[in-house]
Amino acid sequence: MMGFLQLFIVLTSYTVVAKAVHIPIVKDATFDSRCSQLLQQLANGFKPHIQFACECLITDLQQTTTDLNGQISTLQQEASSLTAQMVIAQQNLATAVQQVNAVCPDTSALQASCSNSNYHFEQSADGCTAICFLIGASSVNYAAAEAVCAATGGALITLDNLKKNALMIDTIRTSTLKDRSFWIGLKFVNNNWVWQANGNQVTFTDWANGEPDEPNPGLQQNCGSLNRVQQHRWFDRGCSFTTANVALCEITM
Ligand SMILES: [Ca+2]
Repeated sequence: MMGFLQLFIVLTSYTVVAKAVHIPIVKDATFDSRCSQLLQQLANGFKPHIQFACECLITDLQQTTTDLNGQISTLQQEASSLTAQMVIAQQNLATAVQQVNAVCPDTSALQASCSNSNYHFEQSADGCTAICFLIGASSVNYAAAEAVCAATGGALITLDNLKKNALMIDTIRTSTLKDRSFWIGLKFVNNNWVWQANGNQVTFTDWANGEPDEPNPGLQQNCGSLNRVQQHRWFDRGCSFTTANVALCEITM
């Protein structure tokens, strides 16, 4: 009888302790290894073993806490390292973007502007060169072509570099435009060929073979064009000529 009474008292005590502590007992391998003695000692007596059970759990929790703290410390170090690497990567990215922009201008603003007009947007394969252009509806002289462009918010096109010139001429050659001839924003002024949109004298040129054969005081071929006969390389032509050329206008940013 005394044995049953003792068992009842001890079991009641153990239940009270377990409920008071509210420790979840996970019966995994570690628990079994550390606390295997507990089960054996519970078979032999109770009060000392309840204390041992608590010590066992506390030891487990302490070890787990130590392990977690170690992992937290490691993760914090890794996070710190990654943050430093991210800062460096962001700096490198910013530098790279600046370098790319330096050689490859952003054409998105021009494209956005072009979508709100009757102009056409054309971009080179590498995305670095773009034009927003409009083809006049009818053959006119140079002054009338300038007026066509001005009326639509643009100007006769400036082809002052190799890439832009190539993009425009390739666009013409690979479309129905190849059968047309065009006025461009190039004019012979004070013995110099000058881009009308910015007043700059030509540096890059793409004259067709034998051109400019004039200007000369007699014929006054003082206006630049892209002539279909010369595969749209540059051609100087009399500014009053009205029977072939249409305006080639552009909008720039
Ligand atoms: Ca000529």
